[in-house]
Amino acid sequence: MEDSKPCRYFSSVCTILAVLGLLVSGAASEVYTVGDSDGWNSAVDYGVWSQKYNFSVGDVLVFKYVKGQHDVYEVTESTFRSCDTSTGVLAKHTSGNDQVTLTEAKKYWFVCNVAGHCLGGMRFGIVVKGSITAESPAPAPQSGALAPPQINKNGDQALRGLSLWDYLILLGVSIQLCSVQ
Ligand SMILES: [Cu+2]
Repeated sequence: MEDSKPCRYFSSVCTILAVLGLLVSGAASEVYTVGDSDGWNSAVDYGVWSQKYNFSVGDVLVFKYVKGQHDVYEVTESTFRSCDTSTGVLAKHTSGNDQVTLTEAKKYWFVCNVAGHCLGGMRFGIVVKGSITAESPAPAPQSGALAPPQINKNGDQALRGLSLWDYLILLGVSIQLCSVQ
């Protein structure tokens, strides 16, 4: 009748799972196919594409193209601007299904190194933000102006995880289940 021990155990497990879910989903990485369904080719405006998403450390870019028709060079900003890949190449990808993990909070620049493609528009830059847990300190505000709090930028990211309400509901459900037993 009074089987309260397994019940309490069950409750604790639910609580732990809820907390873990909160932590894991908050830090979940996203996979973005560059150009979405169009992939990596000469017909897409990657300047527009790169503005569509907020990229975070741990996210992955996937470049899909016919091997040999294009390639992917990660380059410096000046090489991105000049399209001159004789210098400033940080990494080369040529498989046709290139997965690039964004490991640092910085600006990333990508170009296609097939002749004419970079100047033709196969290039973009993205800003990759630190994850919530590994947030770098915000730079000190210049001048005396009231700078908006930096946290707002990452506010939508926190929502990826369970909200406090989800957490409370889970807790409530676990308690309910126990009392039903
Ligand atoms: Cu190309």
